[in-house]
Amino acid sequence: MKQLCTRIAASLDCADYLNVLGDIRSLEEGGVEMLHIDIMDGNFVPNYAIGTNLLKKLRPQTDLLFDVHLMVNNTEQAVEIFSNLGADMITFHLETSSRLHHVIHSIKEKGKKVGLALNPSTSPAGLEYLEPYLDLVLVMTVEPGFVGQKFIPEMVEKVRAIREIIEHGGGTTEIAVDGGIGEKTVPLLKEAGANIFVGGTSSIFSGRESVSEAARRFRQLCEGG
Ligand code: S6P
Ligand code: MG
Repeated sequence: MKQLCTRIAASLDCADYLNVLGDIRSLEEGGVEMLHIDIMDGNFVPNYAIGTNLLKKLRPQTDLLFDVHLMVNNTEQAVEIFSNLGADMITFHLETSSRLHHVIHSIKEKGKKVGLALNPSTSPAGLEYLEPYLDLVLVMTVEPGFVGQKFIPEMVEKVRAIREIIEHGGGTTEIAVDGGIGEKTVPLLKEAGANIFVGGTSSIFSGRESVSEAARRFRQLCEGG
């Protein structure tokens, strides 16, 4: 298996909204590389998150990469909006578009890295036709929409199947995992081929220790083994 760099993202929706900037400083101290920004439209998922005004305020405050995860039905509109708000990477859901190549290219044309997300029940079949155009595949390891859900164990084998598709194509596409990522799940997912780990209430924001300490431990956990 090709060795890809392990990268750590922190889910902004799990941060303390009354102290967002303080949490961001703690993430920086703890060695987090990306801020994972969940965008929800109350339509593709039964919940709402994160507003454009918050992102406008945050962008000048940090050099963390903005990893935008679109969970919206109107993907094309959202790509236009969020690429102008300082996104470094834009990941959209395969389930939301019948013009996947069009969306992928529109994100690339804006100079952003492009990711494709798959819901837990979505098969990776056919991914070999898209993977050469992607920077990352995001495997949802819970149903999208809410923090604090239980990890779906079958997603480990799905990560392995996607890594095989990528290897077969000779590609270096990254695999991100999102939902219930913590002490028990990281070793399994890493062994199966994931290299980007999104930390939320199961790790960085568990509340059991400071955010900077938790981020540091999460990074060590993901880098280890
Ligand atoms: C889920 C969202 C995720 C969560 C994150 C929460 O709709 O896409 O990014 O914010 O996974 O982490 P945890 O550890 O609470 O599951
Ligand atoms: Mg997410």
